[in-house]
Amino acid sequence: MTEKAYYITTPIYYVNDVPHVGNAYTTIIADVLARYQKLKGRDVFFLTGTDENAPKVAAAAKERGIETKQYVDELAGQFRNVWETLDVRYDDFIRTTEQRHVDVVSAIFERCLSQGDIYKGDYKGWYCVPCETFWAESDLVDGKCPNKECGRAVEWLEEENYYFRLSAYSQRLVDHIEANPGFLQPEFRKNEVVSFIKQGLRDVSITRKNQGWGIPVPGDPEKVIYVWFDALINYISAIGYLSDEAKFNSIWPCDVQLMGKDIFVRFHCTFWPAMLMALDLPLPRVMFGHGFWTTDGEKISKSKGNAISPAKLAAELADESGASRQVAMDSIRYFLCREVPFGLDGDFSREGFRHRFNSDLANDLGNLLNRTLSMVGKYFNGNIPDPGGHSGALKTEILKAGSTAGEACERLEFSRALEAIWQMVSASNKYVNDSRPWDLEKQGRTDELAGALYSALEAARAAAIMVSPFMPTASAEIARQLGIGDSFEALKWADAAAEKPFAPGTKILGPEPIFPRLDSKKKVEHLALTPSETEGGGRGQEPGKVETKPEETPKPQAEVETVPYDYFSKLKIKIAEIKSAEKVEGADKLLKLQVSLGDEERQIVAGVAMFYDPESLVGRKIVLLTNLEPAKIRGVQSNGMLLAADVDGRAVLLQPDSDVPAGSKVK
Ligand code: ME8
Repeated sequence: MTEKAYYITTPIYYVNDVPHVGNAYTTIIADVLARYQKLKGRDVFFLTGTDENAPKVAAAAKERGIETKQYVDELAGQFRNVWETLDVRYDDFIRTTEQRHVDVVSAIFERCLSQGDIYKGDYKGWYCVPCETFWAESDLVDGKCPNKECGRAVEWLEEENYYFRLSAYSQRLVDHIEANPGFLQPEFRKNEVVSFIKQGLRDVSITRKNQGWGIPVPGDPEKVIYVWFDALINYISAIGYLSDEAKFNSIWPCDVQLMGKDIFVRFHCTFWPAMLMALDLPLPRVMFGHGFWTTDGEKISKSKGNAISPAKLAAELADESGASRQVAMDSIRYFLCREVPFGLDGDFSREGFRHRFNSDLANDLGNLLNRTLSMVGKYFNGNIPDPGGHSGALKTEILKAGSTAGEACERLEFSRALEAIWQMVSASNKYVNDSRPWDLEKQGRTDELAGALYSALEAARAAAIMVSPFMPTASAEIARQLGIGDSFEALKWADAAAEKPFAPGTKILGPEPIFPRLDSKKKVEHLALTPSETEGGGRGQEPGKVETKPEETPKPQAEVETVPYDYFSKLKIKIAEIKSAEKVEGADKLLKLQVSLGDEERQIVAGVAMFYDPESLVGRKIVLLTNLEPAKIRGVQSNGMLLAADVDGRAVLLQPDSDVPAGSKVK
């Protein structure tokens, strides 16, 4: 029997508008994961698609004045096009208007009805069309949709309907979450799900009055099936559930379901697992709810008019830098994966994007390739030299990057994976600086020169393999210039550390700068530069020229200073409970927390916004230094300091091993 495929899904997107950077984010991450898993030699199945039966989709068609069917066909095509330009290679693209999906949804409805998981009733309550969510009166905030990102008007419904008996699954859901610690990720979102379930789950209305669009209820065509009940089923209808048992069994259960935090708790971690339980199907291995990309602090969204089109952004970058469109698309993929730890929110700034392009891609990776190839051209006529016994100087760095980046990808920590690869790239650039091939050549030390350049080429090749899930076009181009274009596609992750990987006589085909440095003096108006970006001039990427960061002088080893017990006993450290958390306006790194020490409430400011979502912190117990001098940080009063472990610059909060009352002393 063959191994079960590693199954990855994205949400299926509403076709109420064309995709933007936010939708692209989830899809790119899924593609990176799929490519990484393939590179590790696994069989992969990657599914994406479009959610087409929603009332808001019908409303968007009406607004455009065209037939809904024609509209969804057009938009589904546009989604496919955008994924193609971003080089997203899915295995299937499901549309919920396809018959193969409609049949499965109808059959599941009938089965749940006959076994009592669905029952008939009356619905009286509210409905938010933009969120496609039923709300009870008590959920509303000021009479409006309670979803923070929405807040729009809701409509009153009084309809005969069908309910899904969600309430019956509360305990089983909690038990499953507790028995499977990796099920809900990132870890900090788990509490939110558990407390949502423990508040008491209400049965969900799963039909709407038929207004001419949607999947009719079997045997009751006056009604259509609620779009979320319909949409979630795509994850199984696309892979042969009830139609191709062998295929289904070779793919299900899902390994990773990816989505934004907006649809994590209520729909994917409660409703969907309960539906699967009703069908006696195993649950997915990992549900991952990532953060939002914002612009100027507001969620990028189709309906807010602040959408950033990946194609437009790539066109701008390509025009200005001279990189190819496809490499510009790769740079967007790189930026989205590198800039923000996967799971957290991030603000999308063109300035940040430009900076990453120039510093990571042009200066670091591009420079390693160009300078090395240019010296191979100059000193060896473009033939990769035989290194004799002198190759492999960067072997340790390559092995370290391979294992650290690989483990990070398995844990879905994509920015850490790239960080590890870039450590290798920087170490390789430093190695070239230190080994000074130009001097070796002058001194006639040809063997050592060959070894130094060969070692750098090995690192460039390893980088090409490891970045290929993130930047497929650019990595193939690196391989082509290294003269290994033909064999590149067949290489696996483990090949990054191959012994003497270049066949004797391999002829290089570069350098041709893949990431030409953005010239900050050109087209200033086009990308809306800030004054700081226009400083420093526009140096092109010069083959053979090294652009290095200033070297750090090693600091002398400091002696570890000890303190008498008296000093320590002056520190008043206590357990505190976080009551509320919010971002400090204008400060990316800071959160303002209200904490309780049992008999006292405090406000503190903590530099953890890059690592924790404010809402995920509420209810958590932390360790607080309570008698630190009060201070104002960015104008906000802070009375105490939370304690966290520093893991390579990432703050990891300390918390008690078991539940202890707020105010307990730490000694
Ligand atoms: O919710 N930042 O579809 P949708 C990051 N059809 N990710 C973002 C984002 C942003 N600013 N904006 C959107 C639906 N996303 C349903 C799903 S699944 C059975 C049905 C991404 O078109 C993110 O993955 O509103 C989010 O969950 C999804 O797009 C919502 O897409």
